[in-house]
Amino acid sequence: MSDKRTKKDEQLDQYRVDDSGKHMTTNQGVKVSEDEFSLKAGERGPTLMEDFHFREKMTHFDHERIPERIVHARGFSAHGEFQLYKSLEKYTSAEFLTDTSKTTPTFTRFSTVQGSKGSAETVRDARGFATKFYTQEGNFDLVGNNIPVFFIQDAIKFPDLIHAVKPEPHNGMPQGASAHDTFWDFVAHNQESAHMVMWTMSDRAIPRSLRMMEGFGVHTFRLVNKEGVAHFVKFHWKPVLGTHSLVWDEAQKINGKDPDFHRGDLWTSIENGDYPEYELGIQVIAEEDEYKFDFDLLDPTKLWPEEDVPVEIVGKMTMNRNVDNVFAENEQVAFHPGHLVPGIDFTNDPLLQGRLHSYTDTQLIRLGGPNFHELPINRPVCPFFNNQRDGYGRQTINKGPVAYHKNGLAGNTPAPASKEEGGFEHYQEKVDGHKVRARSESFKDHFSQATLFWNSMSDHEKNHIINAFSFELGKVQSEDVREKIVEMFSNVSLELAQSFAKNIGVTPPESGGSNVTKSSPALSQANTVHSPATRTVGVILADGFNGQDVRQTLEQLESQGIMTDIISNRQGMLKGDDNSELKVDHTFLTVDSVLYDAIYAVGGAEADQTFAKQSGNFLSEAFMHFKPIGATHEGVDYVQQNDMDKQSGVITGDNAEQFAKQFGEAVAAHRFWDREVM
Ligand code: HDE
Repeated sequence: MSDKRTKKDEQLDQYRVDDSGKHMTTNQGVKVSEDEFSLKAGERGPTLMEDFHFREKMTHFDHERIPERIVHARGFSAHGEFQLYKSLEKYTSAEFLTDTSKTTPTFTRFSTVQGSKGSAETVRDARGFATKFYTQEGNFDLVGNNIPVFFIQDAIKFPDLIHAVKPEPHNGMPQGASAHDTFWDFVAHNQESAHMVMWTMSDRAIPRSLRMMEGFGVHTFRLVNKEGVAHFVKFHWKPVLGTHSLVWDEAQKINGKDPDFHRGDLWTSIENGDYPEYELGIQVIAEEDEYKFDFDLLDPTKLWPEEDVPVEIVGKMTMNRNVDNVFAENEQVAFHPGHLVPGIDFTNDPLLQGRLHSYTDTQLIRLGGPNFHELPINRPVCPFFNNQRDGYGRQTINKGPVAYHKNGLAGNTPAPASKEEGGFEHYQEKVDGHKVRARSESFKDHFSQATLFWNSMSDHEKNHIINAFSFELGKVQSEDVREKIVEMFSNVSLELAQSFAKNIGVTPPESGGSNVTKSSPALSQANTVHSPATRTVGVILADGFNGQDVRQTLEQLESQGIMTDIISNRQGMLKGDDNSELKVDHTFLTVDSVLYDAIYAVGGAEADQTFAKQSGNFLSEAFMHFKPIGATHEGVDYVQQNDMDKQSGVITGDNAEQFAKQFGEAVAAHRFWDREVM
């Protein structure tokens, strides 16, 4: 964890408490003499009411849970800081986006959407990517997802969408999954979801790591400069390590083997000093170009193809400190898309407008009253003053009799600030319309960008999408829903609809399809950054291993930033042929092949048949998940015994230096898709 202190750290220090080495007290500060036995009338008698220590301890415990978030319940967070690369004063007056000399403390929470707080993490789902920037002008929250579009176009449909995707109310199933009737019934009857569904059926919905996924603000916002000139903007987070995914079979197995896989990965990398980094990008469109596109900029089911509107990289967020306490920080943090600072403003996107109501509303019940902005994690780092008073859990002690505006007794303070003094002025957009409950005609093309996404996929990505539809609809009981979905997605791509139709027992459509031929290479993960840094390799080792070669290989892998875990059939120290020793990190029992990016099998002269069999299982599974495999010494036999020799991404050889180089390249490549049966 970083020792660097941000302003937020300094603020949080006032609340951080280290209990170690202290006497135990009650909440009233009275030292406690006994904490194992309640006060009784006689050793075998009833507990007495006057046992204030027992009553206080139990009462607190009885109240230790708060409602989980209705969506995004399962999440994990970390502190960080944002560094601007270049001033955006051309577009905005926001200080944290114009002053490159300042770093802004941040707090980011990642989450899944559907599952409850205790659900597994590598489910197929969108991921929340919410960042609080503690700026000197107040908190700015970028409450986004790892998918740039959304299922619906109007916030009024959100309760329906969530009721449909959550576990079905009659039996509470399934947990952490959209593969069930009500979700797909919703999709079939709300065709605006087509584009987002393409994303959730793609590899984007099963990220390899929270450190390896993009983030998107989704809605079109406005940047407004000092002169009051506004531009439309979309916000992006680009992970420095690239955008990478799990494969579906692997993701499902990880859910069982390690339901905390994503938070564990985030936590460990921060503890190791491998700080997750994301560059902030913006796409900007001038106000006068609002109508130059074949989609509506206000429609949250549409993205702006990066080839048409390039993403300008403007800064970087580095996550460098884990939370001290999951409840105090991760659970109590309250994000809100309406937390803006001067220089950033809303648009009339009807999804965004509805969100502006929902977040505070839900937080009022989740956090128990109107003072949750005073919780340490939510407090701005700049001072805040107004005439709000009272309410549950009020902490601020406002002095003086005056709690109203306008006043004379306090010189009419706290007083609103002018624009020059930093007051937030809403962008003066001209709005002139009838009150209607309607959807704009310009929001009615639901399929073109879904096809754009499909067209942009590589062969293996297309294959995964077909498999995902086949899996999800394979779990849907209603024949009618299955048929409707096939029909709906034949508007996106005939090839797609035909391919999964036959897997789910629906007659493949003969006509349909789209005339959209455009593609956007930026949408394909095949074009992302590849790096071996922080990839994890399971090293299978037994007593009698070649000490010199193994040490050299491990050093070289580590010098490429690769993390290694030694796996064997027992814990303790393993002895090499030169009497050198290596400590076992895990046994075949405590880890699994699916938890690694690659497997490197070495074995050892003293390994027996059982060891060879267990190694073979690890290797076969890694091979099946298209992962790099390395083998030297006895490990080469395991590879040969399992028919993997000379296959792509399988690196063997006894020259330690050459092996480490080639294997490192394979680790960076991550998957070898030509092994996949197309
Ligand atoms: Fe949210 N969303 N949302 N959402 N959302 C919540 O607020 C809501 C939407 C997102 O880690 C809730 O405090 C409505 C889009 C994230 O604490 C709730 C609509 C995007 C998080 C809520 C949307 C998001 C939430 C539940 C449709 C991506 C987790 C708990 C109009 C741009 C934040 C809470 C965290 C959380 C409402 C749609 C992202 C109920 C009504 C689109 C990352 O207020």
